[in-house]
Amino acid sequence: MGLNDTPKGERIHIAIFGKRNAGKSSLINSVTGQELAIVSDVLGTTTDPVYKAMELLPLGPVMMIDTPGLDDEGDLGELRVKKAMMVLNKTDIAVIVIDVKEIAAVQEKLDFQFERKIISIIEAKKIPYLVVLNKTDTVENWESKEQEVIQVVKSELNGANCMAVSASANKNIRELKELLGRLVPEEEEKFQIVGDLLQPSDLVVLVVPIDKAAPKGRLILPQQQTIRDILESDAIAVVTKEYELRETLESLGRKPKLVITDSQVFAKVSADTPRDILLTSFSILFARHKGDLEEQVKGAMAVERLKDGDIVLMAEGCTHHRQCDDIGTVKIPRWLLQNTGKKLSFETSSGMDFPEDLSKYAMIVHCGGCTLNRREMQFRLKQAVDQEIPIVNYGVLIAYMQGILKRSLEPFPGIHFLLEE
Ligand SMILES: Nc1nc2c(ncn2[C@@H]2O[C@H](COP(=O)(O)OP(=O)(O)OP(=O)(O)O)[C@@H](O)[C@H]2O)c(=O)[nH]1
Ligand code: SF4
Ligand SMILES: [Mg+2]
Repeated sequence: MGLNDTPKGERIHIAIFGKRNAGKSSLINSVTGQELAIVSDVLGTTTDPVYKAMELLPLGPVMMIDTPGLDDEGDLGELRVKKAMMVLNKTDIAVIVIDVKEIAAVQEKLDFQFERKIISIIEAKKIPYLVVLNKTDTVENWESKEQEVIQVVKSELNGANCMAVSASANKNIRELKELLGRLVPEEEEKFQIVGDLLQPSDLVVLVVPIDKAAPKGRLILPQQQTIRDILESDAIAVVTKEYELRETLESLGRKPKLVITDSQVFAKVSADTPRDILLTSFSILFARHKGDLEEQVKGAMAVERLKDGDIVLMAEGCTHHRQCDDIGTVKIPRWLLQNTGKKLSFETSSGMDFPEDLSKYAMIVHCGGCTLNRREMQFRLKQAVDQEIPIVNYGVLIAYMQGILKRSLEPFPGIHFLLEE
């Protein structure tokens, strides 16, 4: 991934749903202007969700997701439908595609059971969505029928936002993109990484270890994103390694507003940062940015309740651990065993394999989820909270086990109180 790329977790995820052959893959190709997805008139051509990162004007960087048909049948078909439904957990905007031929031909017995079902889930999840009638080129005199058909669909589907296009003839595709731009949830804008804690010209010191786990020639994404957020707030970012931190602080000439450190060197950085300077970590900032910091602080405290025989789930957002090395597989399990003195066992999940049923776990320790978007992370948190299983991320747990969580929550008074004696 290049420095200029928007991280996957920060892109707006637009997912396309609909029955087989509705033209979902064709619509993705038409919107992106590229032949990305395989299109054919065989029912069930797309068998797995397909992700494509792209710039979509006027929206900016997005992730387009093609999905298998919602009316697929048989054991395999059901599995594919399930995979399509799972995509909803990370969808920021949903598009439901309907083949307009079906409507124009049989106006008296419209069957929208699949569309209704997914729309009810989409509405429950409060995901903005749009119904797209596709293949208008196949209907004779479409223009004269367009308004009437759209009204029929709207009334059948509870007043849904609806428009008509032709993916093959590229008709109304620009209008579709504009409408998608207007559906971007405002909420996405609100969650800054650190900018909301800063005033213009505040100094922020970032502590970034350059050890063998650090990627060659660049900074990792959370570090890049934090620097970007600081600069956007008109504050000043100073980046240093843990060994130069003391010298850096002494040479600044004024007190920084905040020191942000990598969790792995938390203890040293805490010792080297004077007590009157606020200190936190990238993981804690991202726990707040992506989800629910409060829930994760409660999750960390569950360490005290672990007992012999408990199983801890180590959950990773991706399978290649680009920036996590062996933290989740080796280091945290070892620290947890040492810290609690209990006989614990560990299971691992990675990528999209986050288990639905979490009941056998005493605790879930999740990675920072740099490849997961906010919705997916929130979904996982909610799943854990609903099943009453404590959940915490790597960095929050490390800070807790090292006795510095309380200090690192001082920048967030609303959450700090949780750790008050
Ligand atoms: N005439 C016309 N044909 C279209 C249009 N969009 C798609 N098609 C055709 O409809 C068929 C199905 O298109 P796909 O894009 O593969 O449909 P899909 O929804 O992805 O189908 P599955 O992957 O099987 O679920 C193909 O033969 C396309 O060429 C359109 O706007 N007009
Ligand atoms: S394991 Fe998690 S934090 Fe690590 S690289 Fe993968 S998604 Fe990012
Ligand atoms: Mg397809």
